[in-house]
Amino acid sequence: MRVDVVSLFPEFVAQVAGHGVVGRAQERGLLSIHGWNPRDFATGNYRRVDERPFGGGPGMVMLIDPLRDCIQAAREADPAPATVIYLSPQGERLTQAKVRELAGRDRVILLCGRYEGVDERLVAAEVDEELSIGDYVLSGGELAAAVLIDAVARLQAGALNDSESAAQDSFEPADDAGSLLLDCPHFTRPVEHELGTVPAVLMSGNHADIARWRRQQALGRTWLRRPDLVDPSTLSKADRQLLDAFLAESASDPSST
Ligand code: 9WO
Repeated sequence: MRVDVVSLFPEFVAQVAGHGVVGRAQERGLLSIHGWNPRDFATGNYRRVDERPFGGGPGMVMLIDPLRDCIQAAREADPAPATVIYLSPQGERLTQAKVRELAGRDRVILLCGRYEGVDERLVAAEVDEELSIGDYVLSGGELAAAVLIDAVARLQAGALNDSESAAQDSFEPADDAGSLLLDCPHFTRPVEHELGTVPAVLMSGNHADIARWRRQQALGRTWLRRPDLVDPSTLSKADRQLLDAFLAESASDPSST
């Protein structure tokens, strides 16, 4: 997968691209990230990339032409067609389902705004999708682009060292209906600690019991913390029973979650 990032601060994104799972995915040739700076496509002595907004008000708006030429250069750097994604709070919310869809594409161009944003005519002409990583305002789209790249990189086949870990993480499908679950709790040594004891089932060596307990915890925590993610009517009978048992137990011991 190829990701081109159009940004006045491409070093922001280079930071993400050089470390951890994303860096390793690049080293393994699973992903390539390329930065493009609209400033390099600005003309005139001052190489302006922004101007004051028509209608007045605070802040600056990014000019059409440097952005358009920059996006065009990014497109032409590879023959594969690219969709342009603008990261902004006005976008559709990024979900793990959307991340999975993006991870399957050959290439995307991520457009990062600064100041008050980009001229709306550039958005209308060049942007295919607008995505938001959450309902808050940042000082630019770069951190949102970095979040998207990280989420997409770890889904590239071979990016993670343990191929199981992607499937077991939070937000992987819960059932045939495709509903989503949060992660179960994790424990490591020591078994006995002044902060508590590791649940006995995890020490039992019974892999079926452990898998059932983990799924029950995932179902229960999702139901309690993110009821918007669980529709009990789409759960399998086995999941339903696990959740009912979890809720019966947590009613008698509210400290258990
Ligand atoms: C800046 C500003 C300054 C003065 C008055 C109003 C203002 N609004 C903004 C603003 O919204 N700037 C944005 C900064 C323009 C587009 C890029 N920026 C951005 C992207 N901030 N937050 C995001 C973002 C992207 C994806 N998901 C969540 C947030």
